Amino acid sequence: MKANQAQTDLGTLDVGSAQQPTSRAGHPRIRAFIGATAAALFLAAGLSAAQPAYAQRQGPAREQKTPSLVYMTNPDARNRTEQIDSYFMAWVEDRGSGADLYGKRLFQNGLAQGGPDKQGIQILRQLTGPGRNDPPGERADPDMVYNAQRQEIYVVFSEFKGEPDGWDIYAVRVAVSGYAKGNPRLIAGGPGDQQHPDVAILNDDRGGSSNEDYVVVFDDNTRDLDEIKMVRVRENGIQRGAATTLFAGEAWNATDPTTNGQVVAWVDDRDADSEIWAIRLRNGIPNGEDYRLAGTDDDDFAPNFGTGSLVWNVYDAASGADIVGVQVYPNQRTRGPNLGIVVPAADQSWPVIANGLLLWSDNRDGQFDLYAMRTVNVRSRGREYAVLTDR
Ligand SMILES: [Ca+2]
Ligand SMILES: [Ca+2]
Ligand SMILES: [Ca+2]
Ligand SMILES: [Ca+2]
Repeated sequence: MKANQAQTDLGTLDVGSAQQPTSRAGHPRIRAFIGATAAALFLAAGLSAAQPAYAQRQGPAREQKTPSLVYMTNPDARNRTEQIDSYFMAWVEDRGSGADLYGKRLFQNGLAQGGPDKQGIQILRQLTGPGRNDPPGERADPDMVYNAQRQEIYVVFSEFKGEPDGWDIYAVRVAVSGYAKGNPRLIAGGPGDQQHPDVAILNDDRGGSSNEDYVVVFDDNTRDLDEIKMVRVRENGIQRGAATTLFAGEAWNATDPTTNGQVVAWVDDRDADSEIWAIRLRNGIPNGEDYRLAGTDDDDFAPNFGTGSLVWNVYDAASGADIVGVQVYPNQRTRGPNLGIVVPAADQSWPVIANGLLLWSDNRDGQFDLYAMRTVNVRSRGREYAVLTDR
């Protein structure tokens, strides 16, 4: 069942200019059926190769993909000027020298600072030093967490290293301004593809340490099937030991994980259509049996935890990628789905949610832009609006 309380009728897909919609590179089945469905839509709708919607603008429109979002506060603020109280969003975009990470702030009310036409900053400026590609390879799939005590953002991403290592996982500390503090550090590399990282502050229920460790999870295809791995990192960015396996299916893929620091969820292929499965953490290690956390009758993919919530993508032949979401209760189980965002014949891809603000990448204008919507308990509060568009 698919809720669609927030259904809109905006947008016509310009199939002629739409790029291959997305999906996680690690999920070939989804990629294949999206491509097939785009072709089917083209025929069914009888669309001609119309002029791109952005034909009048100066220069080509660029694609903003795989967004991530944090809400930043200053718990030690003594007055209004010391408060931060704003969102920072990061995404991937190719401005001519390969895919890289860009970022931009949003006000407390979720509107873009500088307006939706402001194009954002490059998070990693030209960096040199040992271990760096020269020039860096393509970067993909940023995820981040805000550390209020340090007033900094911890950003994880994957970077293509060429052969033989393929994709590796990196992390970098980022100031609230959005600029990296120093060089990225390699979190997990070597043979095979390490991709789709996700990060949270680890919520230990024992230990009593005032330090807040990060838990970084990602998928790894070194052993042919995708499996979920994890790394624990001190808040100064130094990792505690090498990556360990969090979950490996017996004969199926476990891909594209997300974590809230208490549980790790992923796209699980054990059934006929993919579902979101999860396993709890205790003292930073997997605890108990894996269990089905959420899912629909369709393929479910691109999950992301927010505070008390989980959002993800489903795919429909008529409406493309759509967003669903559910509340996640303290026992790390869900009820729902109760949020749906459906725009016919356009993709609402890679949803993320932080402090009630839902953010995603949307190709209703024939190429991907970033859109947001306010929510309360994963229910829509008003229409969606653009936070970054270059159409
Ligand atoms: Ca690798
Ligand atoms: Ca499913
Ligand atoms: Ca859609
Ligand atoms: Ca765009």
